[in-house]
Amino acid sequence: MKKLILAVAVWTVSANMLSAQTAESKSEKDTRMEWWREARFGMFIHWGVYSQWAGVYHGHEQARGGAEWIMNRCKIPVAEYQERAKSFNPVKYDPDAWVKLAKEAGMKYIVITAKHHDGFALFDSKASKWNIVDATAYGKDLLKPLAEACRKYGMKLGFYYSQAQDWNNPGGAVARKEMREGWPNPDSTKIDAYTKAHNGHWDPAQETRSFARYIDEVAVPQVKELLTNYGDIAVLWWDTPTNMIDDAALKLQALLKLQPNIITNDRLKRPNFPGDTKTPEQKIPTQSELDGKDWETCMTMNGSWGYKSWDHKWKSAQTLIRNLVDIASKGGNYLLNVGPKDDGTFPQESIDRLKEIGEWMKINHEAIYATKASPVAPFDWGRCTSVKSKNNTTLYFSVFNWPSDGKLLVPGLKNKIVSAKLLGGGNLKAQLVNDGMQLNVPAKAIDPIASVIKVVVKGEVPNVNLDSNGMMKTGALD
Ligand code: FHN
Repeated sequence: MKKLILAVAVWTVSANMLSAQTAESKSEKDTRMEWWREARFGMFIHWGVYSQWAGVYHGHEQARGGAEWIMNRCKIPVAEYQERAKSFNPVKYDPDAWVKLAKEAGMKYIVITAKHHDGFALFDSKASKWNIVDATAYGKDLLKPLAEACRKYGMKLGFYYSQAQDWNNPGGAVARKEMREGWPNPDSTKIDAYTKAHNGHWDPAQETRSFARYIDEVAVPQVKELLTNYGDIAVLWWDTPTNMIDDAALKLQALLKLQPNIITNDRLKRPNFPGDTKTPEQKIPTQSELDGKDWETCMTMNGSWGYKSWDHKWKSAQTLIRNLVDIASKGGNYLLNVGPKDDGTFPQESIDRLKEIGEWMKINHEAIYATKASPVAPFDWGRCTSVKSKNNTTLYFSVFNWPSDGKLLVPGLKNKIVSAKLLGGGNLKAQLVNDGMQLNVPAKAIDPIASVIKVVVKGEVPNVNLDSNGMMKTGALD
């Protein structure tokens, strides 16, 4: 009898999931994914009351992890964390300026942390008082004006929602971390024993309700609010499916009907809720890892998602631009992060890099937007993206290492050459040679970061990179 009930339950779950997923045909999915696949470049925003702490707890620099994890890493009591939030007042918050910075950098969509693991809602929520309106001096919804600014500037908007982990709304899940990853707390041993015995929780106030009730009374109503009160939402970015169960995942997935065109990632619940996109984190898949699925690398500009005042390990604009090119050459998207400060401004280091990327994109954006992965074998002097048209194929070669001898070889390319030119520069001589196509280039690169050569060739270019039956390892679970 027990086996029968179990069989029926499993059958019901998979049937519901199946119906939800199979209803959509491949061409319908292609239509729904089209803007996202053409966009290639988006802004991730990790913002919340954790930006007040900025990676420091009572003078101690948080020992490990992103600053958005300070409450967990430093085992900050719920009462203390919420007391400090009362003074959160980002008076310099200017969503128009944020959206314009993203747009000028060439980004096509923004994904902001509507609620991160600390459970703090950046929006006016009736499901919990732990939100920007009821729990802070600022007292106004932060997402409403951002949604308006995105509509104004034609920017797609997405919400990140920590569906399982919630360290302030009772019943939320917690990924257990040891005290040593926070600060040298004299009570470390006692605290580690407590978190071990309490499923990672460090404060009794976190456990006055079951996870199932947290899902029904906080997560489900809040996701409903996010998908109802802010107009078109293009992306829902789930994260860290800690202790997630099918029942909870089904209830959350069912809400997606409120936004039929929404795109979701693969972090609702693993492995049986794959969503639309894979999410490698802080890394770019190798060619051999690609498995034909849509994917998006999310990455920080320094070492933290949330604002960390003492983390100055900023990646250079060159690294960020070459990452974008590398990712596009493998058919993926780049979700590049900004961690705003608690006054509502972006760190100057982030602004500088966004502007420099924007300068490059002004000249070279056609090598990124609406392109496909490289059909030619990898080569060591740069990357390639492609656009098929009726009779020809356009190949964009982004040169990272400019040749001292003025010659670049594209191995194995045999198609008849129609034209070759430098973006932002003049025409180039190109000819087919024994083992491929040779490009003759001027002595100096137009852009030392990446100079793009646009080559149009006759017909289709055979894709030599297709047989990779890779297993793309996706997103950290932390
Ligand atoms: O724990 C989070 C982390 O804080 C951050 O939000 C990243 C972004 O992808 N995701 C989780 C770690 O995988």
